[in-house]
Amino acid sequence: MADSHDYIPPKVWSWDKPSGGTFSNINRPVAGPTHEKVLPVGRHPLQLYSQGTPNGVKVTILLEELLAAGYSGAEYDAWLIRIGEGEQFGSGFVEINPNSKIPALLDRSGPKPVRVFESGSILLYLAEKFGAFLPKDVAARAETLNWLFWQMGSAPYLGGGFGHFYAYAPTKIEYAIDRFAMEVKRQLDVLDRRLADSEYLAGDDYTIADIAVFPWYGGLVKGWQYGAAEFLSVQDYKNVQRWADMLFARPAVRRGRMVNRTNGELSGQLRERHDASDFDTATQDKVEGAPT
Ligand SMILES: N[C@@H](CCC(=O)N[C@@H](CS)C(=O)NCC(=O)O)C(=O)O
Repeated sequence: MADSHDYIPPKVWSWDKPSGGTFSNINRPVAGPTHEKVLPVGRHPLQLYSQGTPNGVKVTILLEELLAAGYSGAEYDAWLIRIGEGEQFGSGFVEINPNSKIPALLDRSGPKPVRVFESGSILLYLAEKFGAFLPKDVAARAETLNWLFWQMGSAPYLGGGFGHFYAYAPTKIEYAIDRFAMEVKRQLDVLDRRLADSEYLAGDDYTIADIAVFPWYGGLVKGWQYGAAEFLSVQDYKNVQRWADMLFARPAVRRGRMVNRTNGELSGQLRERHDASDFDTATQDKVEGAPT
């Protein structure tokens, strides 16, 4: 790879070398499946195919919140799709999400299965299906969607921009890290100013906007993302810290963060979830400790 100062782009780009860096083995410039793979189906109407990344966790937090609020129709099977191993390129997964990214949901409760992809679309679909975590009042609903779509548009600068160049790229490029650190700090300030005036993002109520933003920006200020807490001085965003602590205190948020998780403490990883009791019996510490 040429040094970034020497690189002159060719007339036509071609994919003739690995880019290097974390996750480069799964990156490619074409879409579509790489292999045949039928997805498993469990007994619940909602089938989730995901991994416990910030985008995946948004959906499991909402499902756990719906169940905690008494919506029993939100019972779900959560199947693990290991994106580092390219399982998002299996034919069954691509049928549900042609974009080959987790999370993807199949709702089998009606006469014809409904596929839902893009985490924001899944949150909205579930909130509308159950009539929960999305205010009915026109102004409050609009404010919820404002912050939901803000998250969907902003997080790629945090993940694909800052996170990539700060933590994953094979070389540290000052220009790129400066560019995206500045943008992420601006985004944190947007949230901090909003949360100075408002308990939750959309107002007085906890909504899908909070659920969408928390795994990314709550995770960032709590030091869970990219090891960048000190670099970004996250302690300065006091209102975001207050809000993140409030969400993290919710049992459903804690449960949602465990589902499809493949890193961290084994007792915090519930790699697949098929029943509420799995949180007590099927976390990875118990799976690995079980006599064979
Ligand atoms: N905008 C999408 C982004 C989903 C996304 O980027 N998912 C990542 C994990 S957080 C993924 O599946 N990456 C695998 C890949 O890029 O091949 C959403 O919000 O659902």
